[in-house]
Amino acid sequence: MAATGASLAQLVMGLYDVQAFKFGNFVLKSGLSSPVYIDLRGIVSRPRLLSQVAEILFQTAQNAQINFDTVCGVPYTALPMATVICSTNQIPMLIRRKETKDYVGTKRLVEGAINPGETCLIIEDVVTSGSSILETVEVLQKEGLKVTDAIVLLDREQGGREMLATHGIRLHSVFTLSKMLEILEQQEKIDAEMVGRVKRFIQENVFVAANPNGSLPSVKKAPRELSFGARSELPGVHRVASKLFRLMQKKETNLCLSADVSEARELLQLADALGPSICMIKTHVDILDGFTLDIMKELTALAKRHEFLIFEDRKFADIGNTVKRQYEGGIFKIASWADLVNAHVVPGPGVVKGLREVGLPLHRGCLLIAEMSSAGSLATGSYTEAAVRMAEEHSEFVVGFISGTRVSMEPEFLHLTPGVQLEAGGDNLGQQYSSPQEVVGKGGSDIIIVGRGILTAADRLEAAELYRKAAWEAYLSRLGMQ
Ligand code: 5BU
Repeated sequence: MAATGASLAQLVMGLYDVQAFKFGNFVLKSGLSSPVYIDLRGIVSRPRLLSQVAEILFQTAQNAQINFDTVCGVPYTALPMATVICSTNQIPMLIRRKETKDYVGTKRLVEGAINPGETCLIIEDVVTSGSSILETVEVLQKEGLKVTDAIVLLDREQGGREMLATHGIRLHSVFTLSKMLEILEQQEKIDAEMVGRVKRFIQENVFVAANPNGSLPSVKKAPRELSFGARSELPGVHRVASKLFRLMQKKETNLCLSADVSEARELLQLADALGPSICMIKTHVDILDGFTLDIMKELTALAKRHEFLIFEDRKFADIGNTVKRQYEGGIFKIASWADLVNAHVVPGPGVVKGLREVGLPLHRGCLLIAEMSSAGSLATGSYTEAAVRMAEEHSEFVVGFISGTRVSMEPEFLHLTPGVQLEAGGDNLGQQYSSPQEVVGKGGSDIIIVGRGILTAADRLEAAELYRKAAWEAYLSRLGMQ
């Protein structure tokens, strides 16, 4: 136990009194409507409360008998907590920088004396999915530090503990959301009906652990996991995503063929033969010999006949004004035939705004590259998070992500994953493969993108069917239907 019942109740009441917990109806950043709102930022103005919080966090670490050399708070709310712990107990502290702009130059990602091989204890105020803790852990690990444990004041019980466990981090909480509700109900601050509402909300919004390595513990399945059919009808869903969800459900396929062939005729033959097995065809139009707009017209006709979408894997990555012209013009006129394109987020939101000017009037959609399948990809951690935020801010045009596993819990967003084969492995140029079960079943992605797994098979149709079935079964198992 981290604290006696009495002192824990005192602390919870102290936090309640400064409105760290609010009950009612709140619209979260994600658009979800929540009956509870938790915000501990205000405690910096309450030194006594801040000291109490720091003391109980430190006690929790001591009770768990964790060995550590340094302490690092997850920015920003937990920073003052970590500072008080370190100052009171004479422990060296590390600060993780969060600003993305400034550390491009010589600025360090972690401030303080870093001794590789030492163990750093993480301090956090509230854990939901565990992704903020994980991001800090990754930064510390890159500096050669070990991280084994994290202490959190409040565990919202939404899958964070399990997610961190899959990454080898033990989470110790001072109290859980259930405990907090119990104390506040006992103290007559909330009634049984509110307790029920909050509990239901939490249960319905459990995060599924995204675990690309496919090892480790089973995690509670998110009960709100929706079928593709249900997602096609969500109020905020983009028109292209809705069409895709619908045809996936109807054709029972979440397979995208990466049609990386250089002959235009072969592209059309593939699209015709494999059309019934796929929900989407992905092109690299710039590797085609003999490209003409007539070929793309024929491809569009096949897409209509067999009901699949066309995704040009163009990876736009320039300033808005340039990508706009690359999307609309040139010899390829991509916007005239591709339902979907993708973009890197490295230029900032201008890339989406530029593409949107062309794509929106044509009812096209865009996928943002949040992660890449290649070894050593730099699209990780805060870069991936920035991609998610950019998508959320431009959801009128952005329909989802290219990523290894699910990066957003918003059911309107699609997740497409390349680097998929039935056998693990890779090629000699950095490609890395995961299986359909790892990507869709465990990782929570929606669509597998398969190129050479199908293209190099003796019987491409047979191979496509194998991939279709594997990915569809992984999807059904995620829904709990198998
Ligand atoms: P493969 O033959 O299944 O390895 O082909 C994968 C395709 O997906 C290929 O066209 C790549 O350009 C594309 N791809 C990828 O492999 N990894 C990524 O992160 C992205 C695209 Br984005």
